[in-house]
Amino acid sequence: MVPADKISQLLNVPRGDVYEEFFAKDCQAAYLRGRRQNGLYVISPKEGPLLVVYCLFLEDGGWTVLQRNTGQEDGFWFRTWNDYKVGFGDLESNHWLGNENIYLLTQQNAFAVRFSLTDSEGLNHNADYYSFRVDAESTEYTLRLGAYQGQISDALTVMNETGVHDNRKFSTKDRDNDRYRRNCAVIYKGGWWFDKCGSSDLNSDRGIFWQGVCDMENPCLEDTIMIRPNGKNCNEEGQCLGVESGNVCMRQRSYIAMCAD
Ligand SMILES: [Ca+2]
Repeated sequence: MVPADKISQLLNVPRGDVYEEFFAKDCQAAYLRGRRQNGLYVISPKEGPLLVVYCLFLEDGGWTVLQRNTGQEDGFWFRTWNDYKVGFGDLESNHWLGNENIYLLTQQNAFAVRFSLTDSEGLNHNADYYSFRVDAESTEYTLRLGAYQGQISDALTVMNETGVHDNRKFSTKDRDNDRYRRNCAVIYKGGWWFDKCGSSDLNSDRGIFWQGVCDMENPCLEDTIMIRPNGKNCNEEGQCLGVESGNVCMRQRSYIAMCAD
């Protein structure tokens, strides 16, 4: 996913005798080390190999980007199980980081997720969930979400006549794990945690769909999916619990607290 001409753009790879730092395990860890420049970083998740990701640094911390869709490329999202497993696209533009990478990343800490949507009029909306995890391939990369925090509709954990995305397996055109009689990944032309088929699909060649914000007729202009640790491992005094003991917790607006690393 990182072409040769992009390698020189990696922001935290030492060059020459430049100070060599240990790779952070995600973008929030890079943020807490003082990083503020958005772009490509090498991170070192606790499990799995080194990984290049796009880090987005906002006022509320360092977000590791899992997906970006600018709604431009016809045929881009209509891919196989293996494509969605290993990831595809350009990390600085349209891409899917890969289900296996997302699984390995979300094993290492308790993460919150943000689905950031730009509607057809150019207005931005965030749908945040307090926790987010994708389980191993043996579960078909099942989606596990926590409590919803956002102003727009909750399109992932609310059940309606089209089912619910939370706790569903991932489906692609060549692997139908949904609960509809046909293959939702073929209907929507892209891989997602479909049910019957559901209230959202941000990986669709038919347009970015989030019920209550945008749909196939009136798709969102773009979206970004990103994660950061949710502070579940911090106590009220701002100290980290369990294996994170010894690290410093950081109070964050709109989140209870946040473990430093
Ligand atoms: Ca089906």
